[in-house]
Order: sequence, then structure tokens, then C-alpha cells
Amino acid sequence: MKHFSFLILCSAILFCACGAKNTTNTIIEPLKVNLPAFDADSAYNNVKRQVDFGARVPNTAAHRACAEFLSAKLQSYGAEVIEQRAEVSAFDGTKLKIVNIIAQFAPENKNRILLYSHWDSRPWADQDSDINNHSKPVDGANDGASGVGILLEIARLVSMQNPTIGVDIIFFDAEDFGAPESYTGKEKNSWCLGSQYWAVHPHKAGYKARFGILLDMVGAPGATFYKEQVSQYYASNVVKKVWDAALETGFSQYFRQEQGGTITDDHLYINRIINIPSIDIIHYNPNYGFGEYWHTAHDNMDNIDRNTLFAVGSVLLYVIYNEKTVK
Ligand code: AHN
Ligand code: ZN
Repeated sequence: MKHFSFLILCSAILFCACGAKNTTNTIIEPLKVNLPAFDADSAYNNVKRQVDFGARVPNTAAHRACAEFLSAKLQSYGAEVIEQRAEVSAFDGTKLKIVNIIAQFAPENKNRILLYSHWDSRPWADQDSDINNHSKPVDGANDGASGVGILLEIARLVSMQNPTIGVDIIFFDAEDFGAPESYTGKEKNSWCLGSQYWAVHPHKAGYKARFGILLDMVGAPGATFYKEQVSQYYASNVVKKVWDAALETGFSQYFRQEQGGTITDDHLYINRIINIPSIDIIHYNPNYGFGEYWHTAHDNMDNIDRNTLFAVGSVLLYVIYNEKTVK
């Protein structure tokens, strides 16, 4: 809120200052678009609701209950929702019943953007310093629930104020079922099973979007988002668009104008398989790696900061509402 008020204030000062000296009839527009205000409390509660189900590990009751919650929530915002169910094989042959949750706003609009996150949580806290936790699932407050929490809030706002473009939101399943550290067998592409499935079987034949934005671990205190390299390779213009938006809205302390790591994440398959130029907004420091909570028992609600949710949500809104339709 602070940042937008500040922007409006600046624009007002600029407007008055120029107006005073202005002898011609130039009209200075104060703001390009009217953005809805991102409600960080609402996003936070969305994260908490998911975590309260317990770990959202495929083939569990918590997973099924949370899917129902997410789908109902999106429907309550007037989206056209598809639950894409499938059975996929994990790295060790385990059959996973997965569900990708797809919400379409203004499905008739040909100009679309795609926003996505994974909604499952990791079955093993295999990065925990306590070896007893390696067999336990993670809460995934940040790793999974944070991105979904922000996108649910975006869905609420999009339902109240139509952007000029159509918006699709997808919650991908089974991103985090990648082979654990202890696994010694062969494995390939064992992460991102839900997005890999969807990229081969999109909910609409010939589905297209202008670009895609993935949110992954976007709620930790003091999170930093560097320009991830898979994103740079496939969609450097989208990286620029988003990082410029962060500059514009005053959130550069989160969105760093520096190169990040190369991350295997859902966006890799969306780029490679279905060719939607996609970026990953992910908390990963090229020098230190993921946050110390990552894939540990500490990725709980204590690891969620409303300020970070607000920064990411506000930058996204700026991008969504400034996207123009071309005929
Ligand atoms: C790998 O560790 C290969 N990819 C990280 C993707 C990820 C896991 N995002 C969240 N959890
Ligand atoms: Zn993970």
C-alpha cells in the first residue's frame, strides 16, 4: 500500500509542479492504470489454509482435501475451473494420482497470460540437519503454498476488476516428488510431474499464452529474487518486464537486477514442451542457494512474511494490469 500511495503522491507533486509553470496545454497523466490493492492478509490466510490441511503429498487425504479447497475457492471467484486428473509415475515407479487445477478468467479472450505455482508439498525433508526428519513430509508453507496463496489473492482481484487480457492460473501438482538425496537409482525429470503432464496434455488443444510466470518460494522474510537463467534463456523480455515492474513499484530490494542460478522448475517444461515463454520468480541466491528452510521441517508458517507476499503480489498486479490487448 505504502509504495502505491508514494507513487500517487509523486505523480500528484509532479502534476502540480509542472502545472504551475506550464503555459501550454499539456496534460500529464498521473498514473497509467488503476491497480487494485493487493491484500497481504488475505494472501497470508490463503497460505495458512493450505498448511492447515497438513502436507499436501499426492495419494494422501490432506492432498485430496486441499485440492477441493483450491478448486472451490477459484470457482467462488467466478473462474471457469478444470480439475485435470491423471496418474503419473514417480522416479521409483510409485503411481501418483495427481490433479492440476486450472482456472480461466475471460476464457473467450484470445490475449492471455498464464500464472502458475505448484500446490503439492515435498514428501521428504531431505535437507534437514536432523536426519530423523528426512523421512517426514514438509509443511511447504513457502515451498508451494506461498505462490498459491498469492495467486488466489490475484484471482480474487481479477474477478473484481477485469484486466484487458485473459488470465489463466494453474496450480500444478507433484512438482516436489523429485528423487530424494538418498536415492541412488537412475532418475530423469523426476521433478515437475504435474507441469510435464499438462505441457503434453494442455486443457485446451492448441492452448497459447503470451507468456507465463511461475511463482516458487515467494513468501519468506527478506526473500531475494535474482534473474534466473532458464527464464533468461527462454523469456528474457518477460524477465525484463517483471524486474522493470519491480523497479517501477519500489520493490527492488526483493527483485535484484543480477543474474541468478539455473533452476529445474515447472517453467522449464512449460518453455520446452509447450513453448510458452516463461519465467520463474524464485527465492534462490546464486551464492548461497535456496533459503536454509528449503526442504526442511522449518518451512512452516514462521517462514512466511506478509511483506514478501505483498511485494510479489503488487509487482504481478502491475504487470497484469499494464498488459495491453493488440488487435
Ligand atoms: C531442483 O532441486 C532440481 N529443483 C528445485 C525445484 C524446486 C523444488 N522448487 C521447489 N522445490
Ligand atoms: Zn521443493
